[in-house]
Amino acid sequence: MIDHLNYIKEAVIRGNHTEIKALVEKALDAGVDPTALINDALIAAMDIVGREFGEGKIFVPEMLVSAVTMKAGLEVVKMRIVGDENRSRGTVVMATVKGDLHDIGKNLVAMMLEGAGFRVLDLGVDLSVEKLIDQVKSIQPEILGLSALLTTTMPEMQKVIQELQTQGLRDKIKVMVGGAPVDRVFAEKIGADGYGANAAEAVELARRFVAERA
Ligand code: B1M
Repeated sequence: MIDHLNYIKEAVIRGNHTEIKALVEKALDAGVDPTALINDALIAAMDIVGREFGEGKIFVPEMLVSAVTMKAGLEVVKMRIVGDENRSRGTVVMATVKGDLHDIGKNLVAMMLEGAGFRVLDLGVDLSVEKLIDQVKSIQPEILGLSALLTTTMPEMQKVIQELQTQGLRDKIKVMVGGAPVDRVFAEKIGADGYGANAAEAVELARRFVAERA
């Protein structure tokens, strides 16, 4: 039997972006569970890439090609699992904070939220406090999701929450935060409404926020 997950994991680690789509399609066609594919192949591969980068075994260009490969694989899974756009549980605005270009985790959270029936407006990466607040004012989402992957960009999350407070918007929106260096203690400290350790937890949290409003 073909070890689909291992092939995909290896393809991401090696940055084999030309073959990843076909490999993921083949795995899904063979009945591999999309969640297992995401967790045990795509994310598992990025963990190894991150470790190798941290140990100085690979450098930014290699990390980037792996990221591109992971994103291409994720896109294929997304096409399969994102459901009917007409049913909306609520609107979520997602962004990676200022100074931070990491978007794979955010994209994954956005994709799982869409799959769970939320309307997701993804503002992208490197979002300044000002831009985020402007977008919140114009879109008026129920939930704002902030992602940060660098210890140096985590404080931006607190700035956003403080600015929501200053502008009298804080009680109109739930703020959830996440990203590898973020944890529950940090989330509480900065006054976020919740923290998701992974995409599944983010979806649970969003569901809870919406249920609390009802
Ligand atoms: Co960067 N990078 N990187 N990087 N990178 C890390 C984060 C790092 C830990 C690597 C390392 O040293 N081992 C390190 C940070 C160290 C620190 O801050 N203490 C690091 C560094 C140093 C850097 C640069 C500074 C390197 C340099 O230039 N010298 C630079 C910074 C650029 C910038 O942002 N300004 C940089 C650049 C890059 C690339 C561009 C090459 C690339 C990003 C490409 C892209 O995203 N489009 C990259 C990558 C790929 C990584 C690693 C290897 C992988 C990140 C990733 O995608 N993981 C990463 C090492 C690692 O984390 N193991 C690393 C997979 C992803 C699915 O997980 O994003 O954690 P994650 O998301 C998870 C959860 O955290 C959670 O759910 C997701 C799914 O489970 N989650 C949320 C995320 N957001 C959420 C939001 C929520 C809820 C849950 O609610 C709203």
